[in-house]
Amino acid sequence: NGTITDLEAKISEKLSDYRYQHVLRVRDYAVKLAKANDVDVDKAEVAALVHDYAKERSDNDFLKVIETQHMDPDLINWGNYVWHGIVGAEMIRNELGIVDEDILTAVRQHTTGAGASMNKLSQVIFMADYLELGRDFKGVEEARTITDQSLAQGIKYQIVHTLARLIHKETPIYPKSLETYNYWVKKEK
Ligand code: DGI
Ligand code: FE
Ligand code: FE
Ligand code: FE
Repeated sequence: NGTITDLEAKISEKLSDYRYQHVLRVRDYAVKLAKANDVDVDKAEVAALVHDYAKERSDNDFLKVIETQHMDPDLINWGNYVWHGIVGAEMIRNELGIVDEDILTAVRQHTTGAGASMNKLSQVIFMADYLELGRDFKGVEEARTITDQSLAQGIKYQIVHTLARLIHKETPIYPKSLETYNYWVKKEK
């Protein structure tokens, strides 16, 4: 497929080999989860390929886009981990010409997740990023098994464990991460 090949070339140009290999593994895992959960496989493939497109951009690049696109001024108080998804989605639209809002929203939500607004495509990308075969954190096998049984239980597992780790490290929590936690913990008892 020429379109996908062109997209792969544009993405690999912006990323280190290390991160590009992660992106290709997220693509494989996202396609698998999309098939298992009745999600549009073509959208899942494109969203996975672009999800970290902006990850290696400078802070100044992000701050410029926040200003010129009149994005929420509170964004300047956060950092790369928030910007590469939310601000990255604007770069993906501007530079790659991807305008599908489902794909852009999946990118925006891939780091923190979201509450009720998280559709199945976003859920697949959020989990594929966490579970791709290069990941080797403690519990990854359990998380993969749970997600094979239920995407929603997988999301709950991820947000509980990620927040626990961030709090243990005494690092700031982006409010959207807390919203994700509350929504999925209440939903999936
Ligand atoms: O871009 P990736 O490394 O593939 O993965 P990601 O975009 O899901 O996460 C990037 C990092 O952001 C990861 O180390 C976890 C971290 N993170 C997620 N939510 C929060 C967070 N870090 C802080 N400080 N606060 C959050 O709410
Ligand atoms: Fe990311
Ligand atoms: Fe993620
Ligand atoms: Fe990623």
